[in-house]
Amino acid sequence: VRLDVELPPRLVDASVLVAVALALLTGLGSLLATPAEWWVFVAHGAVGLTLVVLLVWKLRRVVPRIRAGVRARSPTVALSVVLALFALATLATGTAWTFGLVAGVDLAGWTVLNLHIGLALVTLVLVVVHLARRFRAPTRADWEGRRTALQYAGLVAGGVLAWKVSEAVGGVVGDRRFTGSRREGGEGNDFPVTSWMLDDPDPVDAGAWRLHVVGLVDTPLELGYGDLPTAAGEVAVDLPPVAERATLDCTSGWYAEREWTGVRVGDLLDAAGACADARHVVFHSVTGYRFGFPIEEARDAVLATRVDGDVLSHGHGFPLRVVAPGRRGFQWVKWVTAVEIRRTRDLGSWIAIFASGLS
Ligand SMILES: Nc1nc2c(c(=O)[nH]1)N[C@H]1C(S)=C(S)[C@@H](COP(=O)(O)O)O[C@H]1N2
Ligand SMILES: [Mo]
Repeated sequence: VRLDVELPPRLVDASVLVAVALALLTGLGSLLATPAEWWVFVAHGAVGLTLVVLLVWKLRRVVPRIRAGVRARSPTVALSVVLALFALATLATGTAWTFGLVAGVDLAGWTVLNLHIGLALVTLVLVVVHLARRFRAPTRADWEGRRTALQYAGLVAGGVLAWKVSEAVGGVVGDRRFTGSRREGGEGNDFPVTSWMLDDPDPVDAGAWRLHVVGLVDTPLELGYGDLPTAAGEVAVDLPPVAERATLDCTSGWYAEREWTGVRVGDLLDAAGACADARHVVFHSVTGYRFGFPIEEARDAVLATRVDGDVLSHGHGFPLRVVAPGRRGFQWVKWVTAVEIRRTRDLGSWIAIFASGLS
C-alpha cells in the first residue's frame, strides 16, 4: 500500500508560497508581539517546520531537473540553486535556534537569530525573482484529489506538533521564553548592552542632564536628575518612586527579568497636566533614537533610574531609560531626555530607530 501523504506538485509549490508569506508575516510580527499575542510565535514556528516538509517534497521532485540545468549552465537554474541554499540556511538557523543548539554562538556581536532574520530577508528577494520567472498557478484538477483536505490537515498538525516538541526541548535546553529569547541570569546591570552600532553616545553628565516634558501639556516641565525620585525613598514633589519587575526581551534573542525603579510616566503626565486630546507619548533619546506608545499604555510605563537597586550603568541608559512591560527591548529607549505628548502617532519613530546615531 502506497502511503499517499504527498500533495500534487503544483499544490506543493503553491503551499510553499503561502507558507513563505505566512512565515514572513509572523516573523515580522514576532518582533512586535506582546505576551498576549503569543500565538504569533507558535504560528511562526509551526509554519517554519511545515515548510521543511514541503521543501523536502519539492526538492525531491526538482533535483533531477536542477542537475540537468546546472550542466546546461542555465541562469534560471543557478538562481534556483542559490534560492534553495538560502531557504535551507534560513530554516536551519531558525530550527537550530529553536532547539537551543546555537544559543551562545556570537557572530561579531550578532546572534544566530539575527543571522536567521538576515537570511530570511535575502531569501524573500530571491523568492520574488523566482516567482516572476517560474510561477504556475495550480489547476482545478490539482485540488480535486479526494485526499487533499486530509493531506493539508496532516501537514498543519505535523507542523504544530513539531513546534510543541521544539518548545519542550528548547525550554529545557536553552531556558527559552515563548518569544524564543534565552534567559540572561545575573542581577542589576549584569546583562548585555544592546545598542545600534552607531547609537553610542558619550556618558551623560547627570549635573547637566535635563528631562523635558513637552507637547500637549498645561505646564511643560524641565527636571534635573535631583528632581527624580530615588530608590532610597526620597519623594520629589508629585513624583513618588515606583518599583516594577519587568522583562527586557531583545529581538536578538535574550531576556533579563529585573526590578526597575524610577518614576511612573502617568505621574509625570499628571504633574505636567496632559491635555484632553493627548493620545500618544513619545520618548526621545539624547542620540535621536525615539519610540512612542498610546497614552494609556505609556502611563503604565516606568522611566527608570535604577535596576535591582543599582544606578543604571551608562550602557543601560544612565540617567534614565524607558521600561515598557510587555514591549520588546527595542522600544525601551535609553538615555531619555524628552517626553513628548502628542495627539497623533509618531510614524517617524520607525525611521529614527534605524537612523539614529548617524547624525
Ligand atoms: N537610545 C537607544 N535606546 C535603545 C537602543 C539604542 O540603540 N539606542 N537599543 C534598544 C534595544 S534594541 C534594546 S534590546 C534595548 C537594550 O537595552 P540594554 O542595552 O540596556 O540591554 O535598548 C533599546 N533602547
Ligand atoms: Mo534589541
